[in-house]
Amino acid sequence: MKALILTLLFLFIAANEAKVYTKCELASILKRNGMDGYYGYSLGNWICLAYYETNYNSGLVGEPNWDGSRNYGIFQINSRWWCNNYQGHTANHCKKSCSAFTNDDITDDIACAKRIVREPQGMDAWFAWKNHCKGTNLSEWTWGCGL
Ligand SMILES: [Ca+2]
Repeated sequence: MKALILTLLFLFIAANEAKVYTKCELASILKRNGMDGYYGYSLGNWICLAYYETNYNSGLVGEPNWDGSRNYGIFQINSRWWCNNYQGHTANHCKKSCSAFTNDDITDDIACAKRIVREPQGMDAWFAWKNHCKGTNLSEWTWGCGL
């Protein structure tokens, strides 16, 4: 009985936990949510970004930045501008708690990433994208996914 309760408790906790996606799994979710071509960025841009930011891990919380803010989830969304982590000032433009960006439901992460990319700097907002993905051949990032 005790083991059963522990198992159920574990399943309950696990249900809302982070998830490490495969490349194609993530590509299919992003495509379904309208990311392919959003503001001119092909799907490969987002897969490349997620790979270099988090290795497709939706639960990743970054080390504190120079200003004390942190970055959350698969797109490493920043607490100074986009979400509230209740640790200092935030503009919270996505009107979300940062913890919403560390679970296995990335639809709200996607909505916020779309909000971010609509700013004039576009995907330059992400250093990992700028340093590793920008201007490269991005077709390989969706190769073999059957999308
Ligand atoms: Ca989420």
